[in-house]
Amino acid sequence: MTDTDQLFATPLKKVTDFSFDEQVADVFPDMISRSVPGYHEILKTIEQLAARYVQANTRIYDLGCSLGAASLAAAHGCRHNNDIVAIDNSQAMLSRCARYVSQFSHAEHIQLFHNDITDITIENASMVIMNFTLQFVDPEKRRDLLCNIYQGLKLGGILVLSEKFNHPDPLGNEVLIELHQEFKRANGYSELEISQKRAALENVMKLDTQEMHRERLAQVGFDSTVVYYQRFNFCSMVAIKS
Ligand code: GEK
Repeated sequence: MTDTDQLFATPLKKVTDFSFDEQVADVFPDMISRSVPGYHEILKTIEQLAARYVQANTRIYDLGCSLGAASLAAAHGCRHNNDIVAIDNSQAMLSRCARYVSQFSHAEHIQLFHNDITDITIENASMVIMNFTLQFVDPEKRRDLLCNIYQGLKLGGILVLSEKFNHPDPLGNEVLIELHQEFKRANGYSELEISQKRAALENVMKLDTQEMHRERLAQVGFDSTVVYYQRFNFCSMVAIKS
């Protein structure tokens, strides 16, 4: 059992920018399950995609791995005992990730690295996962990061990109935001928690539209991008290097 997320439950004098610190890492599984629609379904699909697309003698990368849930899903799905390179720039997350994944026998090929994903080179990959991470990367650096991923993927390899997104039409966007807020209320978050968390994320999480994602993925070379999951303003897509 992990702790229940109550980080925004009491009125804060000043809401500071959200960061992946010790407090967040302690409640992370509860926080992400109650905040991100489809999180567990997407992990199941990552397992399926790993079974289908991961090639022998190549690596899987999990960029922004948090506690390692996507790495574990990929490790469970892949058929070739591939090395899994799991990277996060939060030491609080990585320490807990090491403890968490060590409980699973199929985690022996997961290697953890404390790094900024914009400072690494992707090599010999057949699957790269960014499960709700790109939205936290400086927008100026997103294109270069995707270029690095494309260059480091083998032919036939895939990028799994999950993101919260903005809808281009303001009214449509409002509908999606409202539906997501209802999802959070139904999962026990109060109005205060929802509004304080929104304020904390404002400067930290910069959302693109699905069209922006598609265009940028095409610009860096991906031949085909398909959205395989969407609920409210959350989606997950697969980009294929063919
Ligand atoms: C999961 N993928 O459970 N470099 C490295 N890590 C970063 C960077 C960066 N530049 N920016 C953010 N992170 C996970 C969930 S959470 C999503 C991913 C969320 C890391 C950050 O420290 C955090 O652990 C993760 O990306 C984002 O499948 O909380 O909504």
